[in-house]
Amino acid sequence: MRYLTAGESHGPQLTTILEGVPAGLELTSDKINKELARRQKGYGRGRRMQIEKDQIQITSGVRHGYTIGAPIALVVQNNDFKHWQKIMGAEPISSEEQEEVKRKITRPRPGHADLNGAIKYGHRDMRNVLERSSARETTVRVAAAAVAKTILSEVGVKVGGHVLEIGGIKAQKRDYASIEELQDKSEASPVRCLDEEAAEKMMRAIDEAKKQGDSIGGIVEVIVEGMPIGVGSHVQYDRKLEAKLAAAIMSINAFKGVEVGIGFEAARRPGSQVHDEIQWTKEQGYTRRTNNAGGFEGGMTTGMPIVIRGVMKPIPTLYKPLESVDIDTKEPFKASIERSDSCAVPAASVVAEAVIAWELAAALLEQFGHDRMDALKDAIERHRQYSKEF
Ligand code: EPS
Repeated sequence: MRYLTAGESHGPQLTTILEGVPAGLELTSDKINKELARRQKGYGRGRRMQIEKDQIQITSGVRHGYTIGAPIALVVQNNDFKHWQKIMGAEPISSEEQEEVKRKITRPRPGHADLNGAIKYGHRDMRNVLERSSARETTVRVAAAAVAKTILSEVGVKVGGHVLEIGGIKAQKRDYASIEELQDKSEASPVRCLDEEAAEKMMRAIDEAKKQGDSIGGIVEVIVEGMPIGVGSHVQYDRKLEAKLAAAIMSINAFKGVEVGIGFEAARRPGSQVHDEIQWTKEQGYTRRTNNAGGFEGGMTTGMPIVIRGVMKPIPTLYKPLESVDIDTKEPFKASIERSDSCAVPAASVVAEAVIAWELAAALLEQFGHDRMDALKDAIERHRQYSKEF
């Protein structure tokens, strides 16, 4: 199963094409729209989120509410395009019109893709870079993952996510009894944080950053329950599922780090306090007393919950811009000011859930590969029984 995305932040629309989704999966726009709405929420977003009301159009691969095995094409219109038609249109424009379109960007923002992308592709107007490097693209990644999440839920795999930290303020309380409760609690919080007291402080920190023309980052965590044992493989570097999840987290805009289970803490403990003891019962099969490994050993799932965290740096578009250089004059200048969010960590937590869900659904299909949902479900159920009795 694979997907590609296309679309610029202020272009007409975002598009994704998904290939390899089995036939017979119940799929409606409603399901996808719910995920899109979750991504649009979150304290700290800028004015753009008031302009966009992301709604999916399913333009192929689904008929009468079910996938048919054909490529699925999903489209989200950018409402803001109506204000950007001259600047972002695909057709050639006259030199007079070029004069009118005065928003050429020549002062790269430190921390953004602007300068490297401009040099790589030879763009003197860095809008050609920032339009595509914008996190607006995550809209259709979340849409694609809504399909993946539907596959996962059909085979008993549940995905949840929350925010652990924003601007140095840490959630102290992180309790939840089930993935459903985790999702309800994080959904109820404007910053997707389970600790209400910390959430209040996070919001004040976001307010303060906004007042200062600054931005702040944070840490998000994704939890997955119900993955069968032994998905992924130890036999080849590029088949290690844990590595694919790490790459997926690192592929989210502005992410700079990733941890699985106790992650970096493992460096500070002896082996006896890191590795998870193995036990077996007739009802549950093989389980672990602890889950420091975060659901992975040897690049394969252990059957314990997957616990993966990602670090998002502060958004590099600042109202108080940093020192830069104008690429036309080579003179020092403050970087360009673009409309921006002060903090997008809550939204990024939904995106993190999404990219993980995609990788896991793709891994299940690769391992238990089927063209039909009913056959996939049977194969996974048989494997679960086999592992239990092994
Ligand atoms: C983004 C800048 C802002 C964000 C955008 C990501 O957009 P604009 O430049 O239009 O104000 O709102 O995020 C989204 C549009 C979105 O849907 O998440 C950036 O530069 O990455």
